[in-house]
Amino acid sequence: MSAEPQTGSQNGLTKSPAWLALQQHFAKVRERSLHALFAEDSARGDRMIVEAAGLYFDYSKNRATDETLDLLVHLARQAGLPERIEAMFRGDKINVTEHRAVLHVALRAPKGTSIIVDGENVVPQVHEVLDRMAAFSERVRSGAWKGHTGKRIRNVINIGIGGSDLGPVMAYEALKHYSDRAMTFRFVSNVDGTDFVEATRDLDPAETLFIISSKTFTTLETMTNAHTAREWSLRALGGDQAAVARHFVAVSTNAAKVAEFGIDTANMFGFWDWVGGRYSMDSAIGLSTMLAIGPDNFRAMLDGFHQMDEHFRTTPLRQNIPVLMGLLAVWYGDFFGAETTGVFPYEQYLKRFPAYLQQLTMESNGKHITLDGQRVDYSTGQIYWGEPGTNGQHSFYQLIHQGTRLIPCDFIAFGQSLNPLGPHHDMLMANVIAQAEALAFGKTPEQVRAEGTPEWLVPHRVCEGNRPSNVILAERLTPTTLGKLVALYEHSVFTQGTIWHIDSFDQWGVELGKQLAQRIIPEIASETEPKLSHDSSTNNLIRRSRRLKQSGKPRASGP
Ligand code: G6Q
Repeated sequence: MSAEPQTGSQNGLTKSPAWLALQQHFAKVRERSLHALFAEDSARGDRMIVEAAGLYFDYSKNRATDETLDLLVHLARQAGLPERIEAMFRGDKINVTEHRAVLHVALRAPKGTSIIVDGENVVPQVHEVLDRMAAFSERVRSGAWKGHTGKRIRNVINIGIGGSDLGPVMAYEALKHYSDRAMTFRFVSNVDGTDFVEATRDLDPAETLFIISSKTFTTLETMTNAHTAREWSLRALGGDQAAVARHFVAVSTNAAKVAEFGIDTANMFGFWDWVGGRYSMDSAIGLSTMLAIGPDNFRAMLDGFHQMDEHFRTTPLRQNIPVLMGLLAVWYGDFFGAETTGVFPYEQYLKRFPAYLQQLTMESNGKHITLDGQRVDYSTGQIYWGEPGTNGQHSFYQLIHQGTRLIPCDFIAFGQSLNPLGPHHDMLMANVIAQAEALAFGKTPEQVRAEGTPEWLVPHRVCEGNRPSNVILAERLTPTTLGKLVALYEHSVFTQGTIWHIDSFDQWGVELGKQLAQRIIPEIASETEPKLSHDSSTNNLIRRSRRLKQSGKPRASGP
C-alpha cells in the first residue's frame, strides 16, 4: 500500500539533523559511480569489509562513501540504536503494541547467563525445554520411541504455518547434509488439502510422527491440517485414541488447547510470548530441525546465533555487520528509492533462505505507523526476494543488470562445498564473484566495440554497471554458520526498524487475514444459498465459487 503524501514528518525523522545531512550528502553522491569510487581509492575493496564471527562481509560495492557510512551511523545514533539494542537484550517490552519483550536472543543465550523478564530469569527455562527436546529427539532418532503398533518412527511431519513453518522448512533444507538420511521429513502448511495429501501419500502412518507447531494452537490452517492428520493416523491405526500420544507431539505456548486436541502435555514443548513467530526457528519450533540433525548440531546452530548476537551487541556500529547491512538498506530504500532487495545464496541447500527472509523482513518492517502512532512520511520495509545462484543468472538477473530499477543485492557464498564434485564449486564461486563485479562495473561502450560489435548493437550490449551489492562469504555451510546468517538478518531488520521508529515485532495485518476468512468459510460451505452482504465483487466471487464447487462448470452468464 503506498503511503499518502504527507505534509511533514510527524515523528520528525525526515526533519532531523542526521536525515537532512544524509539528504544533502545524497545530492552530492547519487551520481558517483562505483567505477569512479574504486578508481579513486584502490584500497576500497580492502577497507570496506568486516570480518567477524567467521563471516567476511564485503560492502565495498555499495554506492556509498566513507562519509555516507559515517552519516548513516550518525542516523543510527540519533535513532538511539545502541540503547535499543541494550533494551532488547535486557528484555524490555519493546514490542509496544503487544506489550511484550522481544527475546529471541534469549533462545540462544548460553547456560548460566541471565535475562530477566517480569522478574524471572528466562534462560534456565530455555535450557529446560532444550534439554527435553534433546531427550525426545534422541529417543526418536535411536528408535527407542515407538509408534502405536511398536514400529519405530521413520517419518516426521511438521504441521505449522508462517513462523511455525518457514524456519523449520528452511533449516531442514539448509542442514539436510547433517540430517539423518534414514528418516523422512515433510512440512505441511497450506490449508489446501493437496499439501497434506502429497506429504503423506507414500508414508506409513504407523511410522509417522506429527509435530503440531503453533504458538497459539488456534491457527485455522494448522488446526485443520492437525485434525486431518489425526484422522489419517487413527484410521490406519485402528481408531484407538491412545495412538495419538505416540504419533503426535505439540510445540505451543497454549497448553490448554494442546490438551483439548488430545495431545498429552507431557509431549508438548513450550515457548513464550516473548518469541515472535518469525523469530522462533531456534525455539521448540525447531523440534523438527533437532530431530533431523540431532541435538549437538542444533546446539551448534544456537551457538552460531549467539556469536552473531554478541557481535551485534558489542561491536561499534561502524564495524557492525548487521548494523551496516541495515543502514545500507535504509540508504537505498529511503534515498535512492529502491523498492526491493535481492538475496542470492550460491548454495543449493539455502534454496528456501530467501522465502524465509521474506517473512522475517517483510512481516517485521511492513509497517506505516510509528511507535508513537503516527503515519510515516518515508518508505519502510523493502520487498525481499531471491533464488539460489546460479539459476537466477539465467532468468531475472537481466533486469538487475540492464533494467531501469535499482535492486541492491546480497550475495551469499561458501568457500567449501558440502558436496565437492569435480569443477562445480570453483564454477559456482567464479559466478558469484563475477556477478557482483559485473553488476558494479558493467561493460562500457568501448569494451563492447572492442569485441567487434556493430555500432547499432553497441547500446544494447552496454551494461552501465553501478548496481550495488553486498557479498557475504563463509567457510562452509554448517549449523553454526546458518545460525550466524539468520541472526545477521534478524539484527539487520532490527536496525532498519529502529531507524524507521516502527514496531518490527507485531503483525496486525496478518491477524486481520486470520479473522477475515472465518466469515466467508460458512458462506462457501453452506448447503443452502447464504445471504451475502459483502461488496458486489466479493458476493459474486462467493456465488461463483459455490457454483463451481457444485457443478464443476460455470453458467454461461452471470456470476
Ligand atoms: C509470525 C506470524 C505468523 C505466525 C503464523 C502461525 O511472526 O505471527 O506467521 O507465525 O500465523 O501462528 P501460530 O504459530 O500461532 O499457529
